[in-house]
Amino acid sequence: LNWSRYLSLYQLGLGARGIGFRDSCQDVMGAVSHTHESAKKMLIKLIQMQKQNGSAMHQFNPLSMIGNEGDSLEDEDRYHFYGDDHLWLILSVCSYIKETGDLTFLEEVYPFYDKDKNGKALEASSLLEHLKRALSFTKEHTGKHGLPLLGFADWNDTVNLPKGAESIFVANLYGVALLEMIELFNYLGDQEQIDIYEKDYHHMKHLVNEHAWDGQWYIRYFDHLGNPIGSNQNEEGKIYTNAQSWTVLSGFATKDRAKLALESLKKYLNTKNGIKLSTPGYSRYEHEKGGVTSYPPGAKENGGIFLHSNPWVMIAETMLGHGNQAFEYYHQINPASKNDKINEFECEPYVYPQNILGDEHPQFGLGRNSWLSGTASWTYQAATKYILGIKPVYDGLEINPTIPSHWETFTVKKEFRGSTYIIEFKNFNHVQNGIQSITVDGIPISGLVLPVFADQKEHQVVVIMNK
Ligand code: IFM
Repeated sequence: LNWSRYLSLYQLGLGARGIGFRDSCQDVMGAVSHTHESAKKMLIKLIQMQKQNGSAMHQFNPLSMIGNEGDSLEDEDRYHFYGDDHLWLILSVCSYIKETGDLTFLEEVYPFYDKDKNGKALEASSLLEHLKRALSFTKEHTGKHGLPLLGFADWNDTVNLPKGAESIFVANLYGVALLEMIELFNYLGDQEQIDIYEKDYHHMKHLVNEHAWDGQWYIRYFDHLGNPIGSNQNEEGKIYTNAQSWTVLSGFATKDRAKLALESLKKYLNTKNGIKLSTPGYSRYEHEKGGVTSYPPGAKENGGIFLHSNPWVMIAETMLGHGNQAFEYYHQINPASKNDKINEFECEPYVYPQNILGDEHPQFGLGRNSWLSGTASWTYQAATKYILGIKPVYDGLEINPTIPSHWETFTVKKEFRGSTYIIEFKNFNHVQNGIQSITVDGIPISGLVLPVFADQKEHQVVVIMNK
């Protein structure tokens, strides 16, 4: 397995930018089901890139283990942390443990990145403590509205706002990370930690709904003066995809708002070639907004179809029970579906490119930066855990498909904790979601979680979907 996410094959050497912390965390989440050992090896490197205060180095060289703060170093007036990086570690560690059952990993001790003048780590702690520090960093770094600070940037590396700006994306990622930790502590039976994190979760949910709802969709950022970005009040960059999908993923969006936000996303951001990151594109360079305004409208993060964000929308749609819509979004960016428009796409029809030029650009449909993509990991997760609905949890395999209603039968083979599950789905009533019954080796089970088997054998599962 090649974990490289270098910008190009020319930038592999020492002294170059290295690989991204957040990117590698997310790659682990997709790869872990097929490669436990190398996923753990990568996680062990990532953990050591976390600083004592809970934040993380933005990029690092996995051979020298030297980290750096990325582009944030180019501007003295900006923060040198990224609002989201450290939180991805929680998602990737939890994915690894759910897949493998390797709970003892949490007790293993690893150093933080901070070092004394001789290069010796100043502190080491258990992995569990590393994860708690990640949450504390976000809790302690909030802005005017009580929402998490953006730092130099969040997942969207190119929106770089002056100090004090807040990120609704980070608020949602924090929400997802809190849910992960609540689930983990629930499994570990630690009520005190659950109470603390549930309080933090509800507090952030309240703030997001209080301040970031714009009427038809969620706002994406507040700048340092408290002005919204990704709002109807803006002339450009009125609506951003990630603010809609992630408010559903975090569970912060109320039912009505979730529905409306995803409808607005479809109306304003969807194209036949995939979902754009935002619209309308910024038409001139604005130093205060950062790199996003240096691309022409419709390119890259400036209103381009940035594919990495598409599977998050697929997942959000499944969370609302919309299997038809989720699969339509899956299909429309599938490289294999580009085979008959290859003159327009101009990329290999078997890998995701990083982006496709959007409909504001004269070369709409042209794929850019093939192979460089976090899309593979997330689309794999969207397809397997959310559309097919086979999701590792701490005590087994949760079954909850959200599929196109025309699918009548399908079978999935899943290797899990040493056993093989042959899972046959029957959907003769043509529903998108909902389960009537599950049998394992002919015996009905209660609930939606298939047990972990100690026998390491093959087990036949039959899932009958709702009437
Ligand atoms: O999320 C980032 C990634 O870390 C590096 N490439 C661009 C993405 C979006 O800005």
